[in-house]
Amino acid sequence: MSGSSSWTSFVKSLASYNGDLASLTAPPFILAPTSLAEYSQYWAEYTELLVAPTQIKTVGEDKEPVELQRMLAVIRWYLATLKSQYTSRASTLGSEKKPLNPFLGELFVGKWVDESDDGHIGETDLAIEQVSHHPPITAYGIENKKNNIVLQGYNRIKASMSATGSLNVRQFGHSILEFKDLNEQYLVTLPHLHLEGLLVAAPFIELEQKSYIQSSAGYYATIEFTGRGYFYGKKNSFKAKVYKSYEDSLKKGKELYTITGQWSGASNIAKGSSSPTSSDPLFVDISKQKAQTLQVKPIEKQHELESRRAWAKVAEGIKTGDMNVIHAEKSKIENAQRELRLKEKEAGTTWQNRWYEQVDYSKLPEDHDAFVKLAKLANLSIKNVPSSTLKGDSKEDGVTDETHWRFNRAKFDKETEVLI
Ligand code: HCR
Repeated sequence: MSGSSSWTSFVKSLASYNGDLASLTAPPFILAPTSLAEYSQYWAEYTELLVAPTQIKTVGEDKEPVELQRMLAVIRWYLATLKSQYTSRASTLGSEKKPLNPFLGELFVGKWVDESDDGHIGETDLAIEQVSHHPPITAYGIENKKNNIVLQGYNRIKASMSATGSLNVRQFGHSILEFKDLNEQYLVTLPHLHLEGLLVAAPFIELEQKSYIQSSAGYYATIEFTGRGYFYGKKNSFKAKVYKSYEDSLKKGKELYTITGQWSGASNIAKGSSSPTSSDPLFVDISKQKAQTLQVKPIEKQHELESRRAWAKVAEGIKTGDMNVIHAEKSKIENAQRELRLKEKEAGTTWQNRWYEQVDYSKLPEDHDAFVKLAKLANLSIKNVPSSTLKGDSKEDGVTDETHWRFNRAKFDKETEVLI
């Protein structure tokens, strides 16, 4: 650790942090050489698990309906995304780090090639765009043409320091997973989290509260997170309950399945409402699943808006711990952005988003897309409130905004400058 006084003043500055990374000046050892825009790739690193639900087409030996089997497969994939999203930096960089603050219009694209023996996975393409800078919002679209899967969503965070010295992070946004050939959609909400270990300069993430998964076939799952010791005696614990419908979740003993374990490791499954023990069937061991590396074009072939090209010199400074380079190169990007905004102001124009647009659901019929239908089935708020907020919750009070970011595939398909 380089200088405990710089760490102490950084931790103090977290007290006024609201979710906008621009307001945080962190010591170099805690910086990640990666833009926050890249983090949405974590939704699809486990391509095998992403496509697995689409391979389930027949009633199994246990006579479970295909839609229920697929819901379980979606939960397996979701657990894998959590391992990627929330443990990647700790496992590759030693602890959680402060990512680079994406600029408006920043892009991150790539593909996961099919590494299966029989070619059943196909290529999975990724298109991420920083659609807003104040507040920072990242939107993503992921497509697997072979299995006709589209996953899209967006993310924004709000943060605040707790009295106990941990950083609480509320996520806004959600994911929508579509299996187009099956005409099946899933709404996935995002968990809240907090960063612990700040006082000892070794931050790590704990997830908290609940995520929900609602399938268009009706099946509904709650995934409840706790830290070490509550359900399971281990870190990254969760308990998932699967129901035939949201309504069933309100009644006692209606669980079809209960799953407990670690979202970053092994979990077990049992029928009904009793928590499984380790002698019950293994649901999945995420630590034994293979995350695939995204293929990204070499920097010289990237567009100037692409993350790794834009941030190359800053990332180099972070890797070599050279604060002068970091500062100078970051300032160049920030100043260029300021100039661009000034020019837009003078010209009376605004930045045009590339592949994403805001959809105002208050002005649209309910069947416009899957989102409202699924949110309604799961009794979830469609307002612009923290993800996983239920309808009628006090967090909805005074909020009228029902706009959400959506992937415009047609625009992406017409893209000629930024190629995957
Ligand atoms: C909280 C966080 C920025 C936001 C990151 C999000 C929520 C972004 C969307 C991804 O889909 C999931 C995700 C994963 C990250 O775990 C989360 C980040 C963890 C740390 C970072 C803080 C802003 C960093 C603060 C500085 C620390 C090191 C004290």
